[in-house]
Amino acid sequence: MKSRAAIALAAGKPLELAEIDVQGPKAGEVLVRIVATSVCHTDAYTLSGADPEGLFPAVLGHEGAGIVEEVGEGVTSLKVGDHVIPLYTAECRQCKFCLSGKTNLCGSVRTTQGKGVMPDGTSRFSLEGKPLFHYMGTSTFSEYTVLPEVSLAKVSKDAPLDKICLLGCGVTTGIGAVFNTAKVTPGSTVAVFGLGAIGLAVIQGALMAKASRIIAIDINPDKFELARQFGATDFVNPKDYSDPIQQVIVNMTDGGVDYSFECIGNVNVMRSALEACHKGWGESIIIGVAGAGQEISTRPFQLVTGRVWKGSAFGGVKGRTQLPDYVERYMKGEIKIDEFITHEMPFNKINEAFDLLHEGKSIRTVLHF
Ligand code: NAD
Ligand code: DAO
Ligand code: ZN
Repeated sequence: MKSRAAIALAAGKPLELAEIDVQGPKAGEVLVRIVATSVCHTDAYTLSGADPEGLFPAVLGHEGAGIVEEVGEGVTSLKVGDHVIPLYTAECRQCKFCLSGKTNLCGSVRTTQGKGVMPDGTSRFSLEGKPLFHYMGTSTFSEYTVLPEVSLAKVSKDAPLDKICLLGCGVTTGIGAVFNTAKVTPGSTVAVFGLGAIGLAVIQGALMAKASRIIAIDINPDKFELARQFGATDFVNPKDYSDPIQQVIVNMTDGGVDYSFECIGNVNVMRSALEACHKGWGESIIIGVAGAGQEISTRPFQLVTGRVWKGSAFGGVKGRTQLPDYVERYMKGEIKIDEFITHEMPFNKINEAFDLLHEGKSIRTVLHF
């Protein structure tokens, strides 16, 4: 079938709008009509060329929501008409990762997903007869996309798809990192570095976890008002200080915070976030994705003296099992999503959504097909 899509033809170039060909689902696969998708910094990162896994030409996009149009042979957990959120972190419930009880990472489709193809090693997308790569197993920048069954969370039909698409990445990642990765306890102090959707979702999670103090840090002061609305109590612009930012936070908090979160993808800030933690118990969670080949460093004494460095992918959330409940909690008013949506546009304005993100003017732009 034909599908409206935005194609990443080459690194650093704007996306190209085109009508692509989408093949129907093979065994174990599902064809989904994406109703709404948003743009996350990770899409911009891959488009920039900084992503070591970035492949071109590709159909990017990983934060979307849609409706099942067709199921391939052997698909049992989904049927036509079901509402779904694509998962870049699959959940097969059978591999050693899924069975470990220790991680939300899943090994089932990891190898082929990283190569930009479906589990049988081929693509379902083409333009003028030439194959296009899939992206993160989701490719939500196409109105019709094909995913493995294990990469789809079935959710309530009552929930608005143009809001819950944000649960496909940003909102879930931030809240999940607070509860699953850091396990923030009531009364804790928390520092959040970077106030995009991820950082704001961490702030929302920290408030839900009853943190006593939530320090919001960004070099763009325009982000502070929204951070306040999500529950931040203190606001720090590193540009206002001559001291290293970790020293500023340590001075503000009688020796450092209980938890810090890096939500930018900057390896220098990752170090600052660790060193802003309290000796003996402070934990720093890396959420941001750094450029290809970059490395983190600190003095080992930081860890010897009890600080802990961790990372979090999709907030440690098992998508098929846990996302339906995130949707229910949104519907009950327990999780905020609408407040992240600063802009809405028709899909064909997708390059404007990237510009707004780069300029620091948007949190999330929802694109409607
Ligand atoms: P974003 O671009 O909307 O937000 C980043 C924020 O960081 C901006 O407000 C920017 O002003 C701020 N910033 C930049 N440099 C800074 C500095 N030196 N000090 C303080 N603030 C600074 O991005 P986003 O969509 O919120 O994504 C954030 C990061 O999280 C990206 O690296 C993205 O790839 C990553 N990510 C990770 C996961 C995961 O599962 N681990 C999931 C989604 C996104
Ligand atoms: O299983 O080896 C693996 C990788 C799984 C993908 C996890 C990606 C998390 C970070 C990227 C953020 C994307 C929005
Ligand atoms: Zn698995």
